[in-house]
Amino acid sequence: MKVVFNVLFFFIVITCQAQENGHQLWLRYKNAKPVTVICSKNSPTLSIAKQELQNGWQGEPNASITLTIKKDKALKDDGFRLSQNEVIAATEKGVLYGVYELLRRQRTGEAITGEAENPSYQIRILNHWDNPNGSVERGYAGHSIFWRSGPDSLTVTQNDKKIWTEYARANASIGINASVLNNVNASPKIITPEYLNRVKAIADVLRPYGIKTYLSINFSSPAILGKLKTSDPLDKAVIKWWQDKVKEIYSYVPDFGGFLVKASSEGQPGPQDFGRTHADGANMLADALKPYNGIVMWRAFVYSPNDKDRAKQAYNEFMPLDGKFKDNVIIQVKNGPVDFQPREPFSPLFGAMKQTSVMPELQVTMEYLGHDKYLVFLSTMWEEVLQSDTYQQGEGSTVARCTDGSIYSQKYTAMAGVSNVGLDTNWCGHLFNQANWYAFGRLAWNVNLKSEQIADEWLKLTFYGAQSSKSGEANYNAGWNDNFLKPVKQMMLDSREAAVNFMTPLGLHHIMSANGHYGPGPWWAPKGMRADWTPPYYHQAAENGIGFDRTKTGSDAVEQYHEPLASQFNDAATCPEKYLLWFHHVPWDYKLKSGRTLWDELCYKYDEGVNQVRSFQKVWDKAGVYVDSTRFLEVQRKLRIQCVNAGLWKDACLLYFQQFSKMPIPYELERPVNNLDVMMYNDRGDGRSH
Ligand code: BDP
Repeated sequence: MKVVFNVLFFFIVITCQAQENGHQLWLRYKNAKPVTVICSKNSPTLSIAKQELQNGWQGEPNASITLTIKKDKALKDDGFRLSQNEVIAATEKGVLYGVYELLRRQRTGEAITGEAENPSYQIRILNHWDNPNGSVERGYAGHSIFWRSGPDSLTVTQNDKKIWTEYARANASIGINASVLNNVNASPKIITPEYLNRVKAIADVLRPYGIKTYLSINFSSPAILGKLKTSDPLDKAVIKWWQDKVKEIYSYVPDFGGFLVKASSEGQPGPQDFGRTHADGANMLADALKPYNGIVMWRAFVYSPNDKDRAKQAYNEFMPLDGKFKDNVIIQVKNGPVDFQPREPFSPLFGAMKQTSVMPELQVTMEYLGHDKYLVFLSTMWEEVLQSDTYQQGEGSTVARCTDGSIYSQKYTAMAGVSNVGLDTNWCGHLFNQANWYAFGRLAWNVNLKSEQIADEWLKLTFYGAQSSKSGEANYNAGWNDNFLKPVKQMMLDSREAAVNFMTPLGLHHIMSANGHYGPGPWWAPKGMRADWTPPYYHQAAENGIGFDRTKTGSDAVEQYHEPLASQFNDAATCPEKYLLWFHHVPWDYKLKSGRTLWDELCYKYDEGVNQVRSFQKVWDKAGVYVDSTRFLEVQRKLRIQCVNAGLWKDACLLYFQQFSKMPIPYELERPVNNLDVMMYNDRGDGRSH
């Protein structure tokens, strides 16, 4: 009898919670109240706005709400203004954003104020690194939502449209208004007619949600597709080829946004193949797009194996071109000078290019931060970068203000995020990776939002109406404050620092194993491999110390920063310790502010990182029971994996570096539980073999 009861109970629990698979993201409309929506105009976008209100209204039952489109001096672009019963915007898209904001506030319990809310950046764009065969470069959430392989790969199905609609809706709900549909390592075929047919189908679904479609292009397309002798951007036939191609693309997608270009970078073709500059290449494409109001997002992610310091190269290549780009070109700059590491100082290009439009590129997918395995809330990392002061126009010239049009009058302002979305049921692999998609959209809309606020919103929305596996109660009012919201929010806010601690503390960077970019690999340097792709190039561990000397007597990367930063970074005594080994090669017994030696401090940091993740387990076990068991268990499992991996990072890095420091791990700290030779032997490069 007892067994039967248990089985029955289990069955009921499973069936009740079957829908709790994370697919709804932060858009959990439950128990909507009736509402009348008044709007004198009709359009696909406005119908969506109306429908959303009807599906999700949590205000007074039977209230009336008016959607008003009118000019208002305080409203910029797609900005809006809310009241209890009216959404005012100058554009239809603005109305849609206002509706989502109103519904969000109803669910989070935030006050509805009448202030104008305007976007920080005009273009808030996701970059999908999706390949035409459906694989996703650095994707950890299943196959591409846009592309697939197989004989019917280009047939547009109802299922395709459903997922694209859900994707578009999720983006619109957080203000994202643009998508690049394919990988920056672009296949030329993306702009052939058969693929353009599918691009058109996707664009048609995204459009009513206010999302413009962009494509990454391969710079050699004229030669590869057009069979021209060259792809030289100054060649007349090449120029004509691109003009015709652009015209053709606009015949499929009349409001096409433009091109994203990775050129002369990591083996991709580019203008430098023909002795031309980035400006020559970008401007040629910009001219072709200009008649249609299209733009070029030209990436500054460039480096070559011959350079003594990879961190300097983008600046060196792009600064001489400042002022040479057409006004519909934006230079897309990764947040740090190397590559989306857990922590980097900001790229010195921000604020330095004064006559060129520049946009930040952030990575939402967690290439270097644990893929779909770790819980890392990236908002704090982005906030740190965006609020960094470049001093380029005096104090307060933050990266945000240098790129959002506050300081430089850019014709276009934009922020890009490398997407973490795939076909996985929960979209992002790890439930908490949804928070990073959410945070990217919110920050692109309002660059001054605090991570605390973003985490608060996301948690309240994501667990809205979730049924506590403890009490069976459903949470509609973000109650459980002290039991759930508070500790889990704190865990999110601490999670990035924890990851830095157990992976790359004190300014270490790029010490992951091989191309998998997951597990530790400070030793990883196969024979014949480009030095700048191997960790020893970056950590420079030796008997005399550790760290990359980027001071004036080293590579002089500090010189690329504006004063007072150049001097501050140059001196180990004034360099923020979080960047110490980024800028300095420091002796093992160097004394830090804590009074500890560098070696001891490293040991403490790695140990602290591991302990932080262990403490996240406790937080989640205790708080997680206030949410449904499906999502609770999934996150619990991933935290266990993260703990194991954090331990490996600590053991691998400490035991490896200890060979050089020859100092003991402070005796009060937990000892390593993995042997270095075994870890190295087991390291097959994907980091998962440990
Ligand atoms: C690196 C990735 C690589 C990308 C490249 C890029 O490892 O897969 O193609 O960035 O941004 O981080 O172009």
